Amino acid sequence: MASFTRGFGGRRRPQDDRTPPGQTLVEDWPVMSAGATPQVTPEDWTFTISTERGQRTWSWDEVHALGVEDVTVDVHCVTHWSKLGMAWRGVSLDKLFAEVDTSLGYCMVHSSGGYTTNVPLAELLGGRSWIAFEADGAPLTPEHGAPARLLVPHLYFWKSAKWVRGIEMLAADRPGFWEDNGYNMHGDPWKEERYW
Ligand SMILES: Nc1nc2c(c(=O)[nH]1)N[C@H]1C(S)=C(S)[C@@H](COP(=O)(O)O)O[C@H]1N2
Ligand SMILES: [Mo]
Repeated sequence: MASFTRGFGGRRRPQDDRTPPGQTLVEDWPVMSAGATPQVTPEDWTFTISTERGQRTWSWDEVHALGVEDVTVDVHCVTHWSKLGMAWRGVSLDKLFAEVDTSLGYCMVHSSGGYTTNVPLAELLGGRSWIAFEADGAPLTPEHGAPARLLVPHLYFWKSAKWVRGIEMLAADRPGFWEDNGYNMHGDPWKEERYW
């Protein structure tokens, strides 16, 4: 019978079944921001989904009232770091889209400060994305997206828009900020969909 011993410090080795190809594990949490950190308070914050039929806007309290969940997921940044087992708290996008009527299939996610990123709607549904408010037991800090960010852990972390403010529904896929600058339209870390 085979047996094995974990390496020094019990760290997982890269290339185990939770670490996508080309990624290295980190214990700290790097800050990756393309511009200045917007200052947004929960009182100022709203979330809007715009569709072919108009707009729906929720306040901070209204989003929370949809039902807050705790999820533990791994995140993978295209710059080759992965952080495993992060504990997040947020509201599933399924809850918001249950209140929205649209036949459009593509999302442009918008943040305070002008950052955008594109994700097909189907990939935000099915318990795969959240509006997150807390990470690892504490409210998000400003540099990590306070008061709320998108969390789409099955795609590279640039899709997890910090300071998220809304989703614009589109009939056809269109590149967001990083996608316009050479990053992949889809961004599956397991397929290494890093760049165009
Ligand atoms: N609004 C906004 N969201 C953003 C970014 C950004 O620059 N602005 N950077 C993205 C990138 S490239 C990554 S890797 C993650 C980094 O999140 P973190 O700083 O909390 O680690 O946020 C993503 N979301
Ligand atoms: Mo990133």
